[in-house]
Amino acid sequence: MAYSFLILNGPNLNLLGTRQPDVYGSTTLAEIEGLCQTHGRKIGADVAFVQSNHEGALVDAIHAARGVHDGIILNAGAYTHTSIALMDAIASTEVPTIELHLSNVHAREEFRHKSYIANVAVGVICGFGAQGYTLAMDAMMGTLGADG
Ligand code: CA2
Repeated sequence: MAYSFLILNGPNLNLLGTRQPDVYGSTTLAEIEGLCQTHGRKIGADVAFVQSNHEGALVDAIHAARGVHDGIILNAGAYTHTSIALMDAIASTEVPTIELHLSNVHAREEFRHKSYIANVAVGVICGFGAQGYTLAMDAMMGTLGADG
């Protein structure tokens, strides 16, 4: 039976591929979803791919993941650095969550070094661009004990 992953994307990530390609690459979010769906078929994971610019909608999506998805891969965008609400939602939902970023946040401005999500995440992947999404899917399979 396939695993089920929620890949959740936060504010402004709908703009990927259209601006700041030097920082975030030229791959659009729709193309990243395509990569994830293809990779999911390869490794045995169904993928629900969601983006919202609204903190409360992200909280709702995390709550709704309980009992539905086996793992959450979360690029919370700038909410990573500010949102106790997202941290609490992850802690309460008890679904293993991997924090993900396209850019290497530790090589950027100081305010991006702080993550509330990391306190409750299984692990963090950052700096690998769009490839980070499929790396996170493989890492989630390992976390779930399903990587052979
Ligand atoms: O590197 C990442 O994936 C980030 O989560 C992206 C966030 C940023 O606030 C985090 O510190 C790191 C920003 C997403 C903005 O995405 C844009 C994409 C294209 C053009 C403008 C913004």
